[in-house]
Amino acid sequence: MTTHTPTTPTPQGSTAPSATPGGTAIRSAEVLVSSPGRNFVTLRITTSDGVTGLGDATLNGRELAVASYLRDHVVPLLIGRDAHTIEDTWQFLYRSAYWRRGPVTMAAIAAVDVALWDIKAKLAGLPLYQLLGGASRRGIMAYGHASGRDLPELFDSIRQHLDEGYRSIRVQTSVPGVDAVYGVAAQASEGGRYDYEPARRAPLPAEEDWDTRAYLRHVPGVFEAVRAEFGPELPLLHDGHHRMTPIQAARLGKDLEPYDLFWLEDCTPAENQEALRLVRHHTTTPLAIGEIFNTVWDYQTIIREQLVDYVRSAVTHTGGITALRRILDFAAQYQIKSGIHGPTDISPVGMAAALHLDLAIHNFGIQEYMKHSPLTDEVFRQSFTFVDGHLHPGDAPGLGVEHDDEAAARFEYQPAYLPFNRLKDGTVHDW
Ligand code: KDG
Ligand code: MG
Repeated sequence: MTTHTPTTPTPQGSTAPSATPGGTAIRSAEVLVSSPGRNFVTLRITTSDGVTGLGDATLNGRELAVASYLRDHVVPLLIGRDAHTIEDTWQFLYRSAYWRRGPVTMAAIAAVDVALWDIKAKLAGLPLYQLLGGASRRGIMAYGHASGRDLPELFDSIRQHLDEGYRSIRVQTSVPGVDAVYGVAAQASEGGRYDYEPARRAPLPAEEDWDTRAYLRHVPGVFEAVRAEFGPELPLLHDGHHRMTPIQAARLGKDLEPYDLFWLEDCTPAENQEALRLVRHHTTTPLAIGEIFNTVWDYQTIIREQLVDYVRSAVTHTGGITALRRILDFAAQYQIKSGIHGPTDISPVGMAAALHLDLAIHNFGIQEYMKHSPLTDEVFRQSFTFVDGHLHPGDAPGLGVEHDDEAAARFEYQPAYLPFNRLKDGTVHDW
């Protein structure tokens, strides 16, 4: 684990809100980089009274860029600020940099934002969701990731998830003629998981292949078989991972209608918001998008025109609780619900932040939840629970997550990359 704590506090500008009485000035901020099974970047802020708050700054495959952004450009600005001024700190970091938006900037701001919410809730002696308005539900419906290279393997993976307590399942499958597909576990015998680390820790990204026509022919039959085996009740989800054109996505959405999906995720590349108009006009399959979005502006057209049903942003990549709450409140006016991103590259700190938000907002939809590895759990001590398909963040003051420095010291950062795709003729494609 590598850390950074500035020793000389940087004086604040005269317009910065001064620390309120009670020792809430920020004394230090440390950037913790560790790799317990996979890489994580964590920000820990400490007040002059020794209260600590954690924020997740992990950007899968580009981790050190955020670590540097925080260490070199943000931490020096935090020293001496009032830890209570969450909104002002958010606006200060967003506007004063001049260079707005983007995954690195917004992940760094998110880490500060969540760490300050953690501190505020600890100082109040309350679980964070109480500061966000209190609980709007008893538990948070969560979905897990089942996958298989063929139907028997996929059915085993779904059964395994049901045994683990999942009551909503994402279904990903191999495609005949395509050698390796992102999101499909390479070895079901290892628990049917995919998460690309440690398997994909390497100096170069793994190359996979892709054929959209073969995929479009294959996937509807898989959902037909899953429905026949598991019945009509089980909520089923599917991730298209940005691989389709609008007309291809429209066709898939139509073909999947008989199987009543909870959602079809990232059917087209996310940058082009208008693309979803065409998809929407052709299918009633619910749509979800946004795991690679960073700000409300990425959702402007999509939300106003009601082109999707679920917002997929992570707290970690969207500027934190403060910013994601704003996006979700905007979405709520259009009957669009949350589906917060929660694979294992969101650290337990980022997950806890998502759970507190999920519990508090009115327009909650579903929460993605892939269990972290036992190594990750050694470094991040969590208090959230998972019972009968539902998560709860627990009632410890703050986020309810502690970082174990001693455990983290055993796991040095290791370069790791997400995979990428080439079509049969060698053209690079969305993966
Ligand atoms: O780091 C990339 C993963 O978080 C992402 O590919 C996972 O698509 C994903 C999902 O829906 O969880
Ligand atoms: Mg996804």
